[in-house]
Amino acid sequence: MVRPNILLTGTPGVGKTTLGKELASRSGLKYINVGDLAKEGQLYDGYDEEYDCPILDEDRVVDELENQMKEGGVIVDYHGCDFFPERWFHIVFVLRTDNSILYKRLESRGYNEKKLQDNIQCEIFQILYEEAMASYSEEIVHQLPSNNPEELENNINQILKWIEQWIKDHSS
Ligand code: DAT
Repeated sequence: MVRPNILLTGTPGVGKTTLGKELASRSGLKYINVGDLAKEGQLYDGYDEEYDCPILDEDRVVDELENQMKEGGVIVDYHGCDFFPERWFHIVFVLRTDNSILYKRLESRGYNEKKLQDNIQCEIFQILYEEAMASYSEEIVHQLPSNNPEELENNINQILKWIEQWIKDHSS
């Protein structure tokens, strides 16, 4: 059975991990958190002093994922999307959260003031939405509101329906 690959992207804190894990458990697709993958494999290329975090080695991440993506049935979660091959994904979801809600979520993660402000700006200027629209065919990029549990449940149900239909359309 062929199964689709799904990209979940958006500013840190919008709920990609929460949605991705729940979707995986309900659909049987595999969830991959690119941040965790990089950490486990030390797929880094230097250190960013300004942002106080390691720099992702994008080429090694792509190499690491290539075989699984070819097979299909993968949900990828990352706060960036311009370095993945366009051909990998059948649909791209950009999660969006209102500033005040996002601020509280990031604050409870213990982010310092600079990191908080940078991420809030990222959401205000819809950086990830623009990046997704520039990197993928616009018809496959969708924004999803991610402010509360009702929206989460609604997103899960919509995506489950989409997966089911995609599998039907691609089975011979
Ligand atoms: P991300 O993976 O995008 O960084 P996350 O899934 O870790 O985000 O979520 C950040 C926090 O927000 C976490 O405490 C769970 C909570 N959260 C996520 N989606 C939510 C939603 N739709 N409603 C309420 N809280 C949510």
